[in-house]
Parts: sequence; C-alpha cells; structure tokens
Amino acid sequence: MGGPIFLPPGDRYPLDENCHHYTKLAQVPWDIQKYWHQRFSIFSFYDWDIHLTDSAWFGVTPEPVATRIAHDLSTHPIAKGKRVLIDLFGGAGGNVIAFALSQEEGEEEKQRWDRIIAIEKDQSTLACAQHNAEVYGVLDRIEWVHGDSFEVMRRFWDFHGQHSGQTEKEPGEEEKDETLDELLEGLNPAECLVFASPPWGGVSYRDQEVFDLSKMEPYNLEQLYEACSSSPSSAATGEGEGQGQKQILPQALFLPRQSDLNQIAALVPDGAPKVDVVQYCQKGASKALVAYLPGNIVASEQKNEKQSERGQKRKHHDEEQEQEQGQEQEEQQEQQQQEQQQPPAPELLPEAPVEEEETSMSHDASFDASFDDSYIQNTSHIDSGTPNTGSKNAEKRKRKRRRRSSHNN
Ligand code: MGP
Repeated sequence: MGGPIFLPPGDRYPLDENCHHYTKLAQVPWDIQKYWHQRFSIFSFYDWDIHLTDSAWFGVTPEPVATRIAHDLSTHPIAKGKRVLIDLFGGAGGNVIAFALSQEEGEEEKQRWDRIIAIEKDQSTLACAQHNAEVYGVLDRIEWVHGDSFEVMRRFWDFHGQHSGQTEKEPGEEEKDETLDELLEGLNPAECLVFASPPWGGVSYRDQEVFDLSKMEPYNLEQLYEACSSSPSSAATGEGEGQGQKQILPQALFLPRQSDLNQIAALVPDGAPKVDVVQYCQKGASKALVAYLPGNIVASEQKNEKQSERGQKRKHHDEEQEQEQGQEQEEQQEQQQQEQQQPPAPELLPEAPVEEEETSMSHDASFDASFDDSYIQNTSHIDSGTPNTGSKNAEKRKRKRRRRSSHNN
C-alpha cells in the first residue's frame, strides 16, 4: 500500500468479498459466532445491512458502550475547547458512528464535533465503516482517511512541530497525497483530540491478570502516546506556541480492562492534571477501560482569531440549520395531518430490534498522575439497547438527507 489517502467527500470504497453481513449462524466462522450472537448489542441496526470483516468482530465496540464513551468524552475536561476528533483506528465504525451522533450537551441538534476524522488501514474494514455510517445516517459527518495512522500523525506533526521519529517509515511514503496534507495543515492542534481503540494483539489479552501495555501488539502504549506528541527537540528549538515544551494532544485510549494503571500514570508528565480511567461494563462485567489523558496545547491569540472565524462560519451553518428545523416542523405538522387521514407509512429506517434486557454500567476510577493504588470507584449506568439514535432521530436524518438530495437535483 502507498501512503495514506484522504477520501474526498462523497468518495467511498465499495464493499468487497471480505465484508459480510451474516444472517445465519451456519455462515459465521466458528471463532466469531460468540460475537454474532451479540450482534444486536454490538449494532442495534444490525439487521439494516450492517457489514463487518471477520477480524473487525473481535475489536468492535458494542453500541451502548460506544454511545456512553461518546457522551463521556464530549463532556470530559480533556475535551474542553476541542472541536476536532481524530479516531486513529476507525475499524468498522463502532466508535466513530457514536461520535458523529453525539450532540452538544443541552443543545439538541447541535453536533458536538465540528470535524471527525477516521483513519483506517484496512480497505475492506474502511468500506464496512463507511457503509455502516451510512446505515446510521452519518456518512457525510466523517472525513475518511485510508492508511496508517502513525504515518498520518507523523505528517500532522510535520506541519505543527517535528515528530520524534519513533515510528518506522512505510514503503511508498514518498507518494504523498496532497489533499491529506491540506487537511492536516488546516487543522489547529489546539482544537484537536485523539481517540484510539487499537488492536490488543488478539484475544489472549484475557489470559493476563494485569495487562502489560508495553507488550501490546502491534503498537504499545508508549508508541500510541508518542504519536500524539511533538518531538521534544522541535519544541525546544521552536518559537511561539509550545516553546521549550513537547506538545501533547489530549487522548482517550480504549484499552483492555485489566491494563496496568501504573503504566498509564507513568505517561503523563509531573504536574499534569489528573488522569481519569473509566471501566465500561455490560451485564455488570467490564468490557474495556478508557484512559482520558490530558494534553497541553493551548490556543494562541492568532489561533483564537481563526477559531472565531470558524465560529462565525459555524454560526452561519447553525442559522441554516435553524431554518431547516423550522421547515422540518412545518413538514411534521403536515405529516401529522396526513397521518390522521391515511394509514401510517413504513419508516425508512425502522425501529431497531430490541435485545433481551441487559444491565450495563460503568465504574469510574480517577487517579493522580502519581498513582498510588487507592483510586475511587463510582458506578453509573449505561442505557443498554437504547442508543441515542431512536427511530425518530433516524427518520429525521433520513428526511434531512432526502431534502439535501432534492437540493442537489
Ligand atoms: P472480548 O475479548 O470478547 O471479552 O472483548 P469478553 O466480552 O469479556 O469475552 P469473555 O469471553 O471474556 O466473556 C470485549 C470487548 O473488548 C469487545 O467487545 C471489544 O469492544 C473489545 N476488544 C476486544 N479485543 C480483542 C479488542 C482489540 O483487539 N482491540 C480493541 N480496540 N478492542 C477490543
């Protein structure tokens, strides 16, 4: 494969022979049958033609967990002032769809993220993610990059500080996609936050009592953290923002539930804000933890100006949306009147199938950078089987898309 490629809006990979929508147990390879049985708790819209590659089943985040993480991340202190989310391992879309659906707290209809960039190395998996995002009505909310996320981040730091060069060069790296460069150069690091749900090196992670993150394969914890940091040497010689200091993007890392917390705590520099680690559970058992690691990039004045420009554009966009909403209300009233006269029409994206009752919750553990064994544990509940995508919202999204396509015609 050559260097990473940015897929311009509207461009997508077709589903191929590695992308499957299994409908019968007999079709499912034995090692993923366990996951197939859980398919509706993984994607509540599974029956609406969700596709996965066989290897994606192992790492895909179940929807209630993804929805809860998206909510927690939206409001987490590490995400304060961040508007751009970069998902380093997009996979089949489990997390990125939930991010694209998340809204500003207390402001219904306002997207939490201005931009969401999903990076995925495997073309078939990326095709599944795009297809699945379309099923959930958020395909055009996500910017898709096909390629190695370490190389993408190295190029990000080429524009915003020099990278420490810890990652190896990929063959064909010299064939640079200029549109990707434009995308990366246009990003403001002060607005960016990284989410990473990396491969954990197969299912054998379960056998370890405490998971050694330095041995995680193919990428270990330190490599992930470094990919989100500028090189100390460039910071030391740099001018202005980040002078003398390594720049670090805030990160939310999705890791095995029994990960070694000391290794996570050791990452953050002395004096950095507290690190949060949250265990995400289903049926009372943890599926994974997310480590919320603070960054250190503050917007400069110049960047604030750019932000306010963008804010103006957003405002413009919001006004357009308000107009659309007004139109939508009128349409709804019309529809209600028609419904009183006619039998109900079938929904375009019907109510998701309801799974058997499941109790899900998350345990929160917070600890200081100087972690000492005595962290607090709280519990809160995930509303499993009821993602924040009701059929009402799905229908709204479909209607918007219909209107958009009629605009385009
Ligand atoms: P699991 O290995 O099926 O554990 O993964 P579970 O459900 O406890 O199985 P049991 O047999 O022990 O009961 C649990 C969750 O972890 C999955 O739903 C995924 O969300 C996540 N997960 C598992 N793996 C192997 C990976 C991985 O390699 N990468 C990522 N990012 N997530 C994974």
